[in-house]
Amino acid sequence: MKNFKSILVALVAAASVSAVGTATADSVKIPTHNWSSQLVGAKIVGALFEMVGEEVEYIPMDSQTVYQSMCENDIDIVHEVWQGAFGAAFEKVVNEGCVMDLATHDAKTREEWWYPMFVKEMCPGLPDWKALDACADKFTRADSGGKGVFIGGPVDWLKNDAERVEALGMNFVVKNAGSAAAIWAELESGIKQNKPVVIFNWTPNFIEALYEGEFVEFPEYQAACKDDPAWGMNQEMAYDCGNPKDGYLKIGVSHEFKEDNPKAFAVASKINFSNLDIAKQSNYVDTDGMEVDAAAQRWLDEHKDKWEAWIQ
Ligand code: TMO
Repeated sequence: MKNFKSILVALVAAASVSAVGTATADSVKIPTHNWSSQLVGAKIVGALFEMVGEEVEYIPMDSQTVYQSMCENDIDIVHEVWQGAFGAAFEKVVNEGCVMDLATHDAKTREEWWYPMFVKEMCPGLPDWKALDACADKFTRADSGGKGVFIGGPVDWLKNDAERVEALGMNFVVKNAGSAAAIWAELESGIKQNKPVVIFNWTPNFIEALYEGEFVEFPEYQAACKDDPAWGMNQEMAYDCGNPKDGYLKIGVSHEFKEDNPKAFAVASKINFSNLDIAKQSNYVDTDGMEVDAAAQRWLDEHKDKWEAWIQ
């Protein structure tokens, strides 16, 4: 498994490329975030743009504030808009008219609380969230005040987990991991010690190729759940539901992108990743231990028949 240090190295490398690169006002600005499929996909998308003669600049960036940056034309494209994590931030700027909802990938996504399969034997009734809650004492830690610990993602993946815990009256606290690698370390340590863990996970991801496990089933997602406190089992609070199960994965672009970079825009309109594409982009790095650039090149080498049509 890829460790956090090598991801950091990749991020620093991406930063120095943009610092010394041949960036001009017209170069396509692509953000790089803190999970593997996005880092690899960003390089694939960038390579496709370069094939049609555009210049590309990679900018390490917070995955929530990037939507405002796209509004301000400081970023041109977010090629992995996950509905669960970023739907609210994305739809806000689309509604404001400063970001374009350009395309929807074939990939269907889910981002949710998840446990490795051995936990199921220790907490009868899973995957129902009430069974998890009844089992909270098995997830406590020295510093959790007697409550179960849920290992959430880095805070920029904004999931409203703490709000959900409160709205559903769960006997849990949310501990945000500092990086994706820190979540996987918590998972591995739980598995090694046979100690129950519940972590933030998503699909498509490399985890499903390595470990058996399940998502926790919360009350079914509906848009009203996050906007309307009266909706759902808690009449006074929003977020009393899970994340979408069949979430979208979209491509969003700045409104100036089409005019500033018409060739890249034409390519971006055709890019379409499947679940397997996203899983592979993650697996090459997190399972096979490849560097981000090599992983991007591998995907390009192995999927020529797919992307050739995108650059016509
Ligand atoms: C945005 N993510 C895939 C990490 O949930």
